[in-house]
Amino acid sequence: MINRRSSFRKDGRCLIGTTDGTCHVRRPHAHVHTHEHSQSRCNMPHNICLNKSLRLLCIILLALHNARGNAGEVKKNVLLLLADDGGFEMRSYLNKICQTPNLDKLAKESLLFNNAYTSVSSCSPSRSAILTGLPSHQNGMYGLHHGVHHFNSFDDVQSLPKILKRNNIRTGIIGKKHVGPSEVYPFDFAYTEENNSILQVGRNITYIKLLVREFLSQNKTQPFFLYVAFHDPHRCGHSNPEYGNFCEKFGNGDVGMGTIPDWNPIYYQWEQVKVPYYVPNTEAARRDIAAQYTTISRLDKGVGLVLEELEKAGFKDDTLVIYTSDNGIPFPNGRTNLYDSGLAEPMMISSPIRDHRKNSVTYSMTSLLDIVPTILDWFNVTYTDQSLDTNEVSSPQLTGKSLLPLLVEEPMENNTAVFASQTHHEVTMYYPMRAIRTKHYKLIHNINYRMPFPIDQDFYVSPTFQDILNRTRSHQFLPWYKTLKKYYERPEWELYDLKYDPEELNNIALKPSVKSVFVELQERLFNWLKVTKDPWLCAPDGVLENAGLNKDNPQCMPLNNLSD
Ligand SMILES: [Ca+2]
Repeated sequence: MINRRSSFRKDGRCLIGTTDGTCHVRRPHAHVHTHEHSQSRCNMPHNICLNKSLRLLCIILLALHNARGNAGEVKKNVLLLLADDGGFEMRSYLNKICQTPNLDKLAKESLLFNNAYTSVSSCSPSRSAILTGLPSHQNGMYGLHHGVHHFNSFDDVQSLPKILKRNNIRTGIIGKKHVGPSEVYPFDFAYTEENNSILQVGRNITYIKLLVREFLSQNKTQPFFLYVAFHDPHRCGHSNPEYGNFCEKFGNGDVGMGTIPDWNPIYYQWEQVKVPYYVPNTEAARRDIAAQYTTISRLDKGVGLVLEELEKAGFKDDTLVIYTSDNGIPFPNGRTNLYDSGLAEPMMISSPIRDHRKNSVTYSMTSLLDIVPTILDWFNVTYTDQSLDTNEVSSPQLTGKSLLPLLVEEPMENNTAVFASQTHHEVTMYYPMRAIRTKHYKLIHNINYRMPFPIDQDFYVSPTFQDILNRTRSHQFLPWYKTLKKYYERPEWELYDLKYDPEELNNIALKPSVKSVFVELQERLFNWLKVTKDPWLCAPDGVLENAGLNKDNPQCMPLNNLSD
């Protein structure tokens, strides 16, 4: 029953954190001053200044205003760089094979995150969570946005572009949008799959460079939030197989492939690649990874070009740069999974503020749900819910925290957790899962555990999965850390001791010695789901009754449907 659990402690996460590390609800409104505002303020008191008796006061006020303006100017813009299904394939994350000089250069200028996790391992749900600060079950984007999947966020959800626009900050998106409806995600400058070819705006890095140049040249004074969402290194064997499994041939200069002038593809031998522990060590998977690496060389150069444009346009010294990816890599146990291989993301934040941490590493538990509070904190803007109380999904509360305090110092953390919530990927892939992860443990709740784990169209046609399938069918040796049967069949609860079992192979959910850990994590997960108004809160063995007589006292009504 929910009311019996209501006294369970919260996770201690801030609604919005502050730069001094304290936790409180922000006071409403903090206006961002643009250069135009400064000028109008100077003009306004001019007549007053002519009055001799007020002249001294005026000079003091103007001096104070200018001092505040100068300090604020450093914190002016945000550039969010997002990879599509990108992982840790870079030297900065100890992959010595895949060459990423531009990402590594950015890493040296950044705080590098070693414990950053997406809240959902699927494209549209993750992008909606990144842009709204709400998990997918709360913002409505339960699965993919495009085609027959057709998932959308709720109409009254607040998003970064909406909030920032309201605060006179210019917004731009270049690349893959993959979220909707457009009223919830209204960018001022938009070159996406909605008005362009996704290959052009998402993978043609020369075109991306020129679009960034255009955005940055249009308005030199207004603060901006620019979101460059690369489509690399996403697979394309399902949609555009003519360009290779990862579109690694697109624009490489070969006959029929076109040319991307700014890209010199880097090719890899399949024998040389680094096979992650969760991918079979087969020639098929290795060739797949080699193609992925080549596509990453395009992403890497693209990141370099965008950062070069930022510098050339004169914004390097007043722009916060964030790099991360939306979900796990498109390999088994990666994308669509809540194992670490699907949840853990690369992340780096480069701040123009001199005293902020650079060329440094943080182990702080971080969620991509923290991106909204971070960017709002940077702009000193308030998250305001203007939705009406007519919908049960209104009055949301951000459960993420600002990451700006991390740029100052590493925090003391005590059993901090991040959360994940996955419901669909494709519309047919209904496999709801909820998870909590601390530095020590991971608890996954597979709500529809009696159904085989689903496989997406994109992954199905991949050489890696076809190889797993064929070897399993023909009972051939498969050098993998689990069987396909184990991959499909998952118990309702999975508990892993990540300290001793980082590969999440030994489920200890039923082990009596960790019962108290299991119960504690279950309670914390339940509490987060309750705070974030998860419609699946009582599933699979209860029905949530939260209207009518139960409006003020929501209940999980038992179904007695699980005999075991
Ligand atoms: Ca993705």
